[in-house]
Amino acid sequence: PFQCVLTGLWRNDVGSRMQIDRVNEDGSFSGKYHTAVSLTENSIKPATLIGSQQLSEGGQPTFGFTVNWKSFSESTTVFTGQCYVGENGKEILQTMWLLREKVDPQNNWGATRVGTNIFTRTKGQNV
Ligand code: B9F
Repeated sequence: PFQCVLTGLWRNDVGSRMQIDRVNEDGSFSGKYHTAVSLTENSIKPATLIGSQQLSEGGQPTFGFTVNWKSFSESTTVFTGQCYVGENGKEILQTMWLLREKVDPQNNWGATRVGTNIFTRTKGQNV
C-alpha cells in the first residue's frame, strides 16, 4: 500500500545510503545522504537532503531532491527520478543527477558532472 512513498532507507549502485524521514501530505520530504564515493581526501560526512515527490493514485511517482554537501564541501547535487515496482514487488528508484562543483567563473564550462544511480530499499542502520 505504501509502495513508492519514499520514506525509509535506500542504497544505490555505488553503495551510497540515504534515509528519508517522512513524506509530508504535499509530497515534500527531508532526510540524510551518506555518499560512499567522493573525489577528495576530505572525510565524508552525512549530508542533508530536501525533496519532493508526486503522491498520485496512479503509482510510479516521479520525484526530485537536492543534497547540500556543506558538511564537507561547497558543491551541490540534484537528483530526479521515478519509482518503479519490479516483478518481484521490489521498489527501484531510477535516477539521474547533476553535481555542481564550486569554481571560479573561468572554469564554469566544466563545473557540472552528470550521472545515473539506481536505488533499492535496504534494512539496517540509519544514515
Ligand atoms: O565528491 C564530491 C565532492 C565535492 C567537492 C569535492 C568532492 C561530493 C560527493 C558527491 C557524491 C556524488 C555521488 N555519490 C552518489 O551516491 S553525488 C552523485 C553520485 N551519487 C570533486 C570536486 C567536485 C565534485 C567532485 Fe567534489
